[in-house]
Amino acid sequence: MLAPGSLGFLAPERCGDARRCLHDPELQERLDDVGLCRRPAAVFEQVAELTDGFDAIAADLGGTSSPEDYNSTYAEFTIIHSQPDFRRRAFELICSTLQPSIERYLIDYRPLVANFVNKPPGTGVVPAHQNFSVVDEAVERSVSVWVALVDCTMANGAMAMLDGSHRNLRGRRGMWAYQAFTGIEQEALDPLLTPVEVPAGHAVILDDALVHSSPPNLTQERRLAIQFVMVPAETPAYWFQQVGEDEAAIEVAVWEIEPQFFFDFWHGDGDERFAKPAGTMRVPNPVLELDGLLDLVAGGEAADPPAQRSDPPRRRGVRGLISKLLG
Ligand SMILES: O=C(O)CCC(=O)C(=O)O
Repeated sequence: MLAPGSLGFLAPERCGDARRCLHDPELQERLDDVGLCRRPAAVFEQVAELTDGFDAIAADLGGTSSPEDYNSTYAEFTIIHSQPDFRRRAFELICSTLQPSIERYLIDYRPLVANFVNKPPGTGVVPAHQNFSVVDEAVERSVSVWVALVDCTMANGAMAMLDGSHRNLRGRRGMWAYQAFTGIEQEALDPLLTPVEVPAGHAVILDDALVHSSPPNLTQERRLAIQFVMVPAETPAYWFQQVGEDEAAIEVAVWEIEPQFFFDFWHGDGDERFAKPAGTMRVPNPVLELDGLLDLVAGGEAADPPAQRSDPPRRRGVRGLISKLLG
């Protein structure tokens, strides 16, 4: 098996159980196991308020991102909107509208990033990635509460997940982290992913270390959703800023940050008025191949004979992946 530590991930034996996140034990078990949970009853009634609010901000500020501001092959994330005012207003709108309902599910989590993810028709690829790490993933977990503002299907670009991948791929991830997956053809990965179609107003909660992607929106209507990144209320949130690189590793400056850090954030550098230096580190930056990724995710279990698959609950995510591989 590849050694996760030498590849920049935290060695699994260094990771304890992450602090509990969800009030509901079944949802917690699912999050621990697969990396994502959903509850049919978690319907947010604020869809119109959020959609109208998004349109109102866009109308006030001259539209959503203009094509010269972002590559429209990809989804449009308001967290990197060309106008900091858009980011700030989106954050305030999402926090005031969603946070009270989300508190019913999460145990003492606070918002760090609030992001509208817009896919106009014909655009919106999100290649395989893990979200930025913003906590010490050895002992904690940040989550993205992802809320569909329209019915999200694979046709309009719903997400798909590599089940269980959050468990052995924990670490420090900044702007460079997407590179780990650039050596893997999306077409080779797609059959191994679990599609997550989500009706309007429903939410899923994912561990930010989970590998996921989403295809373009092939319909005639925009696909609008929210990614709301939440962190444990009692501990600092971090940003891992790339400040250099050599053949062996990325040089990283670590910052302890507040949400406003991201309102004036450009290509990996945030607003230092809302950050305190918290050390430096070097993080290896491998480009994985598909076999290597699956080996890491399975933690060397892929060779288990099928007869041994009566699974303790924490292993189901990996087993699900293995059965897809075998099937
Ligand atoms: O909305 C999407 O399609 C992708 C968003 C995403 O990657 C995320 O919320 O982590």
